[in-house]
Amino acid sequence: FIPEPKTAAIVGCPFSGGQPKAGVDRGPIHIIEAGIVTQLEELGWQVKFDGHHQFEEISDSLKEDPPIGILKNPRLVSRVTEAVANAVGGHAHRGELPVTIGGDHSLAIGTISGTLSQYPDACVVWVDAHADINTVETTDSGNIHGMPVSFLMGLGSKVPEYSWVKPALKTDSIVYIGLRDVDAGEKKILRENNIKAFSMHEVDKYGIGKVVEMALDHVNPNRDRPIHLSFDVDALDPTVAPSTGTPVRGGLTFREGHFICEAVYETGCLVALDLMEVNPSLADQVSVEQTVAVGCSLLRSALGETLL
Ligand code: EXY
Ligand code: MN
Ligand code: MN
Ligand code: MN
Repeated sequence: FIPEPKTAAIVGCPFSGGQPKAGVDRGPIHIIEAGIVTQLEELGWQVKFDGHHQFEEISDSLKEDPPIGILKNPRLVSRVTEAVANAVGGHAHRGELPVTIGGDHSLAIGTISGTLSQYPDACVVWVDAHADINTVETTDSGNIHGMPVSFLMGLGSKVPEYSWVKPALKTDSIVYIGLRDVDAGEKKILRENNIKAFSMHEVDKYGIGKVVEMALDHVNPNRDRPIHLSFDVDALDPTVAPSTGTPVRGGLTFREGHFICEAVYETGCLVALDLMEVNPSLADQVSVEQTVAVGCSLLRSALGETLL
C-alpha cells in the first residue's frame, strides 16, 4: 500500500486531555529525543518530522470546557482529535505512513478516523490492557481515553460535539490483543457486538504466534486489507513498560509485544501506526528510560526491524 521510497510521517501529539494524569503529553518528546527519527532512517525509511503538533491554539481558544455528562474535557478532546484526523489523513493521502506518538489513547479517535478517510477498508489491530470501548452510558471515569473505540463505531448516545467523527469502524474490523482490565459494561459491549478479542488468557493458552495468526485471520483473512496498528504501551507488562498511567499486571512480555509488531509488518499491509500512553513523569528515571526505549523498539519492529 505504501509507495517507494517508503516514507513515514511522525505525528507527535503531546496531549493528555483524555485522562487525568499530567506527563503523558511529554511521551512523544522523549521518544523523539531518544532518536526514533534516525532509528527509522537506519531501517531504510524516509522520515518526515516537522516538530510536534501544537495544541495550545485549541486549548487557548477554549475558555472553558465543562463536562458533558461525566465526559471530561469533551470539547478539547474533540478538537484535538479532529486536528489529528486531518494530519493523519493528509499524510496517508500523500502515500506516507503516519506514525502517531501520544499522548493518551483518546488520540486514536483522530488517528483511526484519518486512516479510514483514506483507506475505508482498513482494519484495526488494537493492542492494549484495556478495551477503550466505554460509551457515554457505560463510562465510570468520564476519561475519554477509555472510550475512543465506541466513538469510532458510533456506539452509545451521540455527543453533538463529536459529530465530525464518522462511525466508520465496523465491529468486525477490529481485533484486540492483550486485554486484562475490561469494565463490566465493556464486556457486555464486546459480547453483544461479537467483537473479537484475545485477552492475556488466550495469549497464555495459545501462545503469541497463534494468537496473532488468529487475530489477523479474523480481520484480514486474505491479508489484503490495510492495517492500522494502535499500540498502547500499557499492553506490555508493567515490569517491561512501567511509565504509563494505567498499568495492569499480567501483561505482554517484551518479546510478545515485539512479535505482534513484527508479524503485522510482515503482512505488508500496515498503513498507520500509533504508540500511545508513554508517560515519562511516572516512575523513576531508570523506568522512564526503559519505557521510552521499549516504545522506540516497538516502533522499529512495526516498521521492519528484524532480529536477523
Ligand atoms: N476502563 C477504564 C476507564 O474507562 O476509565 C480505564 C481505561 C484506561 C484506558 C487506557 C488507555 O488504555
Ligand atoms: Mn505533520
Ligand atoms: Mn488504550
Ligand atoms: Mn490501556
